[in-house]
Amino acid sequence: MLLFAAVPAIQGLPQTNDVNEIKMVNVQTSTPKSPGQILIDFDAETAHLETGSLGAEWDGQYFWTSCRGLTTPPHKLFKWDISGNLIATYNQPAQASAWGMRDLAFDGTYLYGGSENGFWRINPADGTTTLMFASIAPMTLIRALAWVPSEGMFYTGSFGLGWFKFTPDGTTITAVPNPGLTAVYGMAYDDMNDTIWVFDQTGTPQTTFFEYNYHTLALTGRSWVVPMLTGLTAQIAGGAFYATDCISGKAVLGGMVQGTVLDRLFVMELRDAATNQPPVTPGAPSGPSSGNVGVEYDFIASTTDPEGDNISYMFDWGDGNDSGWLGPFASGANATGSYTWSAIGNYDVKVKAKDANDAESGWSAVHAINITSLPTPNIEIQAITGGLLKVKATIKNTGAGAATNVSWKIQLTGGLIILGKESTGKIPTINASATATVTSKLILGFGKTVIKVTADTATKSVNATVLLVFIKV
Ligand SMILES: [Ca+2]
Ligand SMILES: [Ca+2]
Repeated sequence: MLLFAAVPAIQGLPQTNDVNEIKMVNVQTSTPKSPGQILIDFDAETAHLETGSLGAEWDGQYFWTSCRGLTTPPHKLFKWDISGNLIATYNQPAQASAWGMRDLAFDGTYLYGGSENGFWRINPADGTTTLMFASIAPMTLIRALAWVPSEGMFYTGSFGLGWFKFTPDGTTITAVPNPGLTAVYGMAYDDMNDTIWVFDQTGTPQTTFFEYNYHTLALTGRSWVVPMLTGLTAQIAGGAFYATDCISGKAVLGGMVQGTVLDRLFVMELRDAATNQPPVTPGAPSGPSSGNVGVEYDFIASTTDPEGDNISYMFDWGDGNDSGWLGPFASGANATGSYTWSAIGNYDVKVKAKDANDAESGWSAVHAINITSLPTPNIEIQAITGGLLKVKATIKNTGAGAATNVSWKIQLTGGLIILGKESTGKIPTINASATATVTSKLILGFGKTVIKVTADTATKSVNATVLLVFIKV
């Protein structure tokens, strides 16, 4: 039952609606659009005879409403089937609040509701409640309530007061600017638009949904007025919910209205529900099955999306690291991920995909790669030969891995060396088991000398005699 929201409680009579304590002013300038079709509309009062129904929620199977227990304290929780039959009645925890829990929310497992005195979790299996936190400051009242899974936080507002968002255990409570709404009662999270619908007691009738973008902290400009429900002459907004699993193929907004002469629960069509499917789980990535530490390897993954959406891929490298999301790529196209392992080991590489709507596939089967240490080169200096004007040295890589950028030096020490005392150079690559020959600059001089050849860390010295233009080793 309803006394108009703008009318304060009449002295001597119980207040039968949870009125706006803040002066209600309609400041909305956006024009409400045509109301959606009402798909469910039932009497949520006669079955229990309590006045003052407040919150509403859908748990995937049943409707739940919170209600003041004026006739039979304490305050109540009611569970209803899809046809509006009252299935069960549960007591809320006793508390000082005159109204008890206001709006409700559902996180996919539990229902939640709050008041001036705390915030509770409700088990939908048996209606038992668990106090999540009692001290709600700086909030004064948890009235409207929506669970926003992307942030892991509840949003709440109360008529014209500032909004808040908070974690389920209340350890973080953060102020959120009220975007200018004055009569907020319910909130519901829309997982298709990633927005919050705010059920507000402004408009005619006083049941207007305003869509709020919690990323930009602004109203989107979209709003809906819930038309007068069956048999009512007036109605004001109570709690609100959103569901895509209540009416087949439809995304709906629902809620409680406090009406004259009855409180009613409604479900209103919002739009067709999305039918987006995630990409097909990709097959195991293709790529090498063995490799070496410190060498980059490429892996290829591919899958398709049922709607042909673009696809991003994430490779798990099996060592605790992943590639992050790569792409997007066209559905069916190959995606390449590259990785360099830094330790010896056996690693399971797997990949998953997500479409442009963030719908994720499962992880693929794994592709195993065995990473071993890199084969190392071993540089040895072999023959050092003399002759006319020059010294030559043979450098051999006797290791299992290629040697790169091999620096070499030929130095003559002792005697009178006029030209070619030192020659240096760099060999780009000496493959495993291969040899390279280096040659000094022109050498002129006299006398006994020592030829020292250095390559990498290898050195070798030989005694020689220089006879002007001839070097005799
Ligand atoms: Ca809600
Ligand atoms: Ca898709």
